[in-house]
Amino acid sequence: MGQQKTILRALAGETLDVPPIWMMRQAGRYLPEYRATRAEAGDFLSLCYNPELAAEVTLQPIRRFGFDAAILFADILLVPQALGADLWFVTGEGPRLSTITGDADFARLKPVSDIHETLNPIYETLRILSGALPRETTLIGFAGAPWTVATYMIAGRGTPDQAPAHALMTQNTAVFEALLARITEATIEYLCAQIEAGAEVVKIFDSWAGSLKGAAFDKYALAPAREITAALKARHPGIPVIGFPREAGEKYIGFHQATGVDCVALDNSVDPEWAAANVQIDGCVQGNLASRHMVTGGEALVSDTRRIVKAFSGGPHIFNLGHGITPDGDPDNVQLMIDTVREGASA
Ligand code: 1CP
Repeated sequence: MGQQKTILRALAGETLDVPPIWMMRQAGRYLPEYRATRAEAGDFLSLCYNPELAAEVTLQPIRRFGFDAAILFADILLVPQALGADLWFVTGEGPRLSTITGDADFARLKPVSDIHETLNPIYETLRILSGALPRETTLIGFAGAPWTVATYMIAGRGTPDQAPAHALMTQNTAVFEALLARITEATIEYLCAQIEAGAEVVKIFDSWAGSLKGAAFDKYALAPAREITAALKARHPGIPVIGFPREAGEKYIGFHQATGVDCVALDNSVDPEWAAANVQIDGCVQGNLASRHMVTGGEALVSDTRRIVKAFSGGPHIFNLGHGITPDGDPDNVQLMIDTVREGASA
């Protein structure tokens, strides 16, 4: 019997009349029901590590909107924490971590074999979701890409230009590369455990890939994505992988072949017609509506949504935003986007 889940069909290379849809950060602060569950959990990290409540917030946007995929509720920064970094969130500001500035900090990290001790609740969330999702909904697991995760571990916080990570790359290349290798190995083990717990697809978020240029992109964005994808496919053949080298620009070209991913997620800095001609020719793409439309709505949302659906209609496509929905997004605009995509087939 053929595959019924639309996301898995698109990832297998099928061109569908109506693209399946999900949305980055679909479980999040723009939803009142998320804010209520988060308050019940206490804080963001307590929510991530509470399998019942994390499963509940994962399901909320599925119940409200009927998205074609659910994405595990967790965060890319749980891997640094599992490797022994201190992690906390400052309300209204974002994450804070202990920093890695040299050999001594690196030497204090835990071995990869220790990560499951911290990450077990995440696998439990996936097991709960596997049994709770509607039959047609695909369950997506994820992790941060090594470069993006390293930028937070080195700087101890989010940075606009990833300067501390670029500095360590230059000043102490050995420790920088050892850190990337440790994260790569941890990510492989983490994603394999997610698959064993029920994830049907995994996505690798390289949110800061755009700050790697030329040979650095090949070495620190392409190569780790290729290594992770190859290891996953060796251990779990048939599990599709989505790569998201955000703001990669021209480097989106050839990303499917260079890494072996089944789908390339596109941010909204690239035109969909350009991406159809240069990226989708190699396989499935995901994206690329600007998240600001979830705040502003109206005719601009409808026309950009239609433009994206049309541009990618000749090949496999999963509709999504170019980045996560922001807390000021309006659920009514999310519904308008979904209605436009699903009616788009007849428009
Ligand atoms: O206050 C809150 O409720 C916390 C906001 C929040 C949420 C909802 C954070 C803090 N993380 C998350 C969940 C999350 N993060 C998911 C869940 C699945 C989903 O619904 O999409 C995923 C996939 C992520 C991934 C993530 N975390 C990325 C990669 C994607 C991206 O947005 O670029 C990154 C960079 C992070 C780090 C992070 N976690 C949270 C924040 C505010 C940040 C960004 C920090 C910064 O750079 O300043």
